[in-house]
Amino acid sequence: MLTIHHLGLSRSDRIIWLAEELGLEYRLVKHDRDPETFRSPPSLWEVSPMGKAPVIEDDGLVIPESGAIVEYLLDKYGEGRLRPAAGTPEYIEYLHWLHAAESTLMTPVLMNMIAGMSGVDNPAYNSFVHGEFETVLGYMEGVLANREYIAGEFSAADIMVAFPLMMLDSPLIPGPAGGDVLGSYANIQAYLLRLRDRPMWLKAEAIFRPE
Ligand SMILES: N[C@@H](CCC(=O)N[C@@H](CS)C(=O)NCC(=O)O)C(=O)O
Repeated sequence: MLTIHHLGLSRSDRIIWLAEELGLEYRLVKHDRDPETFRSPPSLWEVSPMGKAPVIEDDGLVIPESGAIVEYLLDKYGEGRLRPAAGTPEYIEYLHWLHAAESTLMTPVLMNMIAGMSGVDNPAYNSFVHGEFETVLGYMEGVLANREYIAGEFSAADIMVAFPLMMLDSPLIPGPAGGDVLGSYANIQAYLLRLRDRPMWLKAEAIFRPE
């Protein structure tokens, strides 16, 4: 049976949400962050090659990296769901956002969080982060003016993109950009409300919500 290793407050939220959207049966193994360093505990290092979440085990395979896990689960269990057909223009849109989520979008989100956690308040650093927010969030805002989901229909790209956006929206994540990075992006805010209204998001959130 598929095993999902979940670390509290982490990208493994994505995999639980995807598994619920696909109606998969799985075993959930929860790992708690070190309360002082906020890093992975030894139990996760025993499974994950770089001690990171998410990681899954399936059919004797150990698969880390959220985007790779999403692709693997859709290939194996998706039956054509949650992504457009390969070779279509919609698929290219989907692919673009699937990867942008963990690269172009996640970069300023992480930089903002790390500055908040470490107390860095450097003007050049902050100006880079703000500039990247304006570029990527401004672009997403325009895309979402014309569609309900990031690649058209709801897809696994939404599950990937939602995580960094929800980090920006979370009171638990510090950052010099403040708690209102999304304040001027009405379409992104409406998009997050749509995602948070999905029955399988609500079910998944109840599973991974910190106790
Ligand atoms: N790009 C990787 C990032 C994995 C990652 O950095 N996971 C974080 C949680 S969101 C983690 O395990 N942090 C704990 C640590 O590194 O000690 C992915 O998408 O899976």
